[in-house]
Amino acid sequence: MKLATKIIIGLVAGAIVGIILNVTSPSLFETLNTYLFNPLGQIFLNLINMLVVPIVFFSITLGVAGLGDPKKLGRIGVKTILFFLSTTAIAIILGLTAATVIQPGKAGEFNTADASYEAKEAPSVSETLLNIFPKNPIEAMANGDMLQIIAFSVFVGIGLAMLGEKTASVKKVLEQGNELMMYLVGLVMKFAPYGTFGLIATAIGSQGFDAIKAMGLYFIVVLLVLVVHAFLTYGGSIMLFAKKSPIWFFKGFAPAMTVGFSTSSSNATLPISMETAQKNLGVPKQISSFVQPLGATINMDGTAIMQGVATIFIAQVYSQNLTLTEMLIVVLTAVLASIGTAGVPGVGLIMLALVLNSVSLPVEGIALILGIDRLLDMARTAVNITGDAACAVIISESEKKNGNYQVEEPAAKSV
Ligand code: DAS
Repeated sequence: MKLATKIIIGLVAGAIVGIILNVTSPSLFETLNTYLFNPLGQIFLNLINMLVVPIVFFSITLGVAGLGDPKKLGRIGVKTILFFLSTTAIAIILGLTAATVIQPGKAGEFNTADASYEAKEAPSVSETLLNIFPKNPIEAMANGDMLQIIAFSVFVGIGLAMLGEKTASVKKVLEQGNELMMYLVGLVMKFAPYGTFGLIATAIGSQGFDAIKAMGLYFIVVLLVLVVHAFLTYGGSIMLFAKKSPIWFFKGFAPAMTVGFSTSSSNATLPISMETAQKNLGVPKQISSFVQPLGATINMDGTAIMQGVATIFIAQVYSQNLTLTEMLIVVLTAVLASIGTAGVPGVGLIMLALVLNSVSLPVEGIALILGIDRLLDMARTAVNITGDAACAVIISESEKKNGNYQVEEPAAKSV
């Protein structure tokens, strides 16, 4: 049985057990929550938290190093990075705005009073900016100071990019470390069905229908923003910059979008994404094989949308109003988290802990969205790869216009 199916079964079972106990026997719920539900959930959250620091360090370092020497990136590379960063920032801002306006976290009265979380004093802009640069990167890692860990990772990545062959062996070790972390993510995700069961049973057992209402509204808000971003940002960019019809684009890329949706993995979908862009959208192979693999690694707009909405949702549940500075920190960390998110199932959720930590929000809040995250992962992966394809089409059309590539009409046979 596929992991996604097991997680959904864990979700449904946890919801059913939680709502039955919430309605019929709160005292039995308390006992079961103490000895079963809560331990299962906490183990899973701890396992997720355990991976955040090494994943952030390895994946952001390699993501930045993978951009290569800025001098060598060239015209196509600079255009690609600019498109990726700007669409990811738009994605997060759409997510933050929608969650702030619709307020899914206020859909139910959550009694988080018993949560082990005290709202911390929001840092000022100057404190935040000064605090980004770590005095001691090892201490930053030990304390889980995410902005400092990101800053250190970006510096190391730039160093690797500029030193090239001289530090090839260091880069190899980091690549192997990242490989190891991805393996551990797969291992942790095997525990997801049980962790999901525990977390959902705890959330719904203690909050009742309020939790279901809030989770349902969160789910709708993320889906809404994913659709708006795909059609408005990508459709609009295709029309504006490639002078092509969005319908032509989405129809042409649909085969890859369905594979991304069903696999929840940008990496697994990459071969289909590239073939679809080349055969159905006329993207030259040279551009497709640069833009799309890079995008599958560092461009995750769908994930950034989930992280933006989830952060506001959790802040609302814990009655923590984020200041403008904290919102900007969320945009910065979610852009960097999307650079670090690997194209495999479930990593976006692990990187959410990074964004929550950066504004001192409790990672426990992940419990409320974890169960439905696997379903959202399918939708956001389809958006992630569509953003890469939109970039490839726009760049290829601008290169063709500049006479750098002969115009290749899409093959009659589509993928
Ligand atoms: N599933 C990831 C991907 O492949 C995205 C995520 O986990 O958010 O794009």
